Amino acid sequence: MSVINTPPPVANPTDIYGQPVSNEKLDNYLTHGKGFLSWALTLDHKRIGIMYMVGVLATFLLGGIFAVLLRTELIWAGQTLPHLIADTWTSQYNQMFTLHGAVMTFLFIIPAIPAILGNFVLPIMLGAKDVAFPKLNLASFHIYVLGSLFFVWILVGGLVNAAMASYMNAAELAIWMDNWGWLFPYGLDTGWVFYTPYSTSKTTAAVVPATIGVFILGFSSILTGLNFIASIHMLRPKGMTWFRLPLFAWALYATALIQILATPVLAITLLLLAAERLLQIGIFDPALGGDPVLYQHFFWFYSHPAVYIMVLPALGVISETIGVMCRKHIFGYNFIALSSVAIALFGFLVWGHHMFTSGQSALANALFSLITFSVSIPSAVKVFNWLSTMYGGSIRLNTVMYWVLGSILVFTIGGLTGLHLGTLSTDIHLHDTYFVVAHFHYVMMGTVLFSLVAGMYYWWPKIFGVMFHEGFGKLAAIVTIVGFNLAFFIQFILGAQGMPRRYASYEPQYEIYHQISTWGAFLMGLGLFLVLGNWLHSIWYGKKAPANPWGANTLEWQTTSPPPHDNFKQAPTAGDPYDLKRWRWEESTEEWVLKDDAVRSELQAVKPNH
Ligand code: HEM
Ligand SMILES: [Cu+2]
Repeated sequence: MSVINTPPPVANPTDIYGQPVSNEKLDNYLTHGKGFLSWALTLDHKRIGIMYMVGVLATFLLGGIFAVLLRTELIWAGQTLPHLIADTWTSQYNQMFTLHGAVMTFLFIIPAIPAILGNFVLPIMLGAKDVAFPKLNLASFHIYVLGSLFFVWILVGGLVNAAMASYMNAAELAIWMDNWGWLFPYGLDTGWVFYTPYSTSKTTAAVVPATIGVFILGFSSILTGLNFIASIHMLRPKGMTWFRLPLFAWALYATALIQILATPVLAITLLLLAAERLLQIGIFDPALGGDPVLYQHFFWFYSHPAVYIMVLPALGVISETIGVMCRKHIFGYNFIALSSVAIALFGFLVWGHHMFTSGQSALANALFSLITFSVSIPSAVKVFNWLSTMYGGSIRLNTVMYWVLGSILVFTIGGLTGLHLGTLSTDIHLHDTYFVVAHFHYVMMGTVLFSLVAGMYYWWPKIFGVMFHEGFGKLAAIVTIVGFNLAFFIQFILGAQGMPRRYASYEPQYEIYHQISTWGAFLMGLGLFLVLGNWLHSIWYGKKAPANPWGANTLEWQTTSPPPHDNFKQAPTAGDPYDLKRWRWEESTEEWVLKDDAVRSELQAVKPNH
């Protein structure tokens, strides 16, 4: 990193005020300290964000490999992939979708935007030097790595078992398992939801390491949320009242409320599950007098709010970037800010919509259905505000905007199809079919992934100090977005026709739909590799980024790109974060500079206050 990102000496560098800066001042957080430990033990929120970037994107690759394997298995009815692990090829399929779901949910999508972009951007947006508790922040990262290693452990366990099974006969294998089986847990096949009683009384012992892993990951999430709440309360600069807080920060704040309030419920539920499995207490297992539906209640009490842990930061990225890319003040700031909080609160009241077919009472079903519809109101408020922001704006169709528009598109489709699932009569038919698979891929995967990528592109110049290739970026966006819709839209039809989820094979009439879906998935994989190529290319060959490449007015654009170790050489003051009129494009230097000389001298007079 440090070698690549040493900024090349610039002939006549200027800062955002158009003032000359010496090259010596261009020291940045990437060059500040070298060597492995300067990263692994750093307290700098920016470096922690980069480490999350590497870790979280690696888990995405892992989950993605499983996704491609799943879609390949489904391209034809009957067996497609060679049978390597597990007793039968169908149970091999069960293990693959379990690891796919668990890795994507707990290791990738939940941390994704807050851990990568939130960590990097939030403190700088607040004009602060770091988050409120930098050591806790580093601890969150190490806890994340530890939790993830449990899943790596299960994965390695599965491969070792497969290898042993192919070398040994049955008797030898049984002896080997007796001696070493505990060290190599394998065969996690419960689905990412770990439903009881299957998870507590049947299947393999891998359930325990998996739940411990998720338990540990939960702490990482809780501590990050805590840190963000404290940072937003305590570190806002002079002039940044609550209603001048950037919308991305509002979204992270609402997310953090859920992280803190809901995640402990998941942690305790999984602890009970592990206890039930190990000690047969009788909480969830009906054979022991327990209640499996209680597990579902506990699980969804966390996991419905958790979908908002995933999606609120994504909506925050859209709200943050869309006005900048349309050169217009964001429309309905207060509504967007408060709808994040409303979604976070309402999100706690609708978990029962995952259990319409579980035998819960008709009254509960009706109430959960009604409240589910009410959550769609604040979601729709956001979409209307984005559209109103675009209306009459001077829209720049650049790479960032391609991803933002892609994200709005898939969020709208995903949200609207949620209404079919929230309607009792239609959900009875659609429950546990590919319609649900399509719905949640649109909302969690499409919306969150596209916004993550949009945010990565938007802040890329700030993070690495380089610009990416626009044409290449747009091509990658088109390939991915088309691939995604090809892969998942067809699944709504497939599900409505009755294809159940979590099946390794199917009736021949579904084959054509599955084939289209698989080809879409391949296309999408290609698009994502193009994105990666685009990013890596920019690190080596990209033009040096100016401080404020988009002409945005939030504070992170008022420091150099990449920022110095302590973020600001000069403390910024905060005004309306979306007052884009303060900036003008300077033709001669090809940079956005502050318009008003008076503003400039006023800013320079302010002394650093932290
Ligand atoms: C307008 C908003 C939304 C509505 C009305 C809605 C409604 C629903 C309903 C009723 C179900 C249950 C379907 C069934 O099991 O038969 C469901 C499933 C699901 N939804 Fe949503 N949803 C919305 C937004 C979201 C968002 C934003 C996310 C994620 C970021 C999400 C993720 C999921 C997931 C993961 C499942 C399936 C879980 C599983 O069974 O494995 N939903 N949704
Ligand atoms: Cu839900």
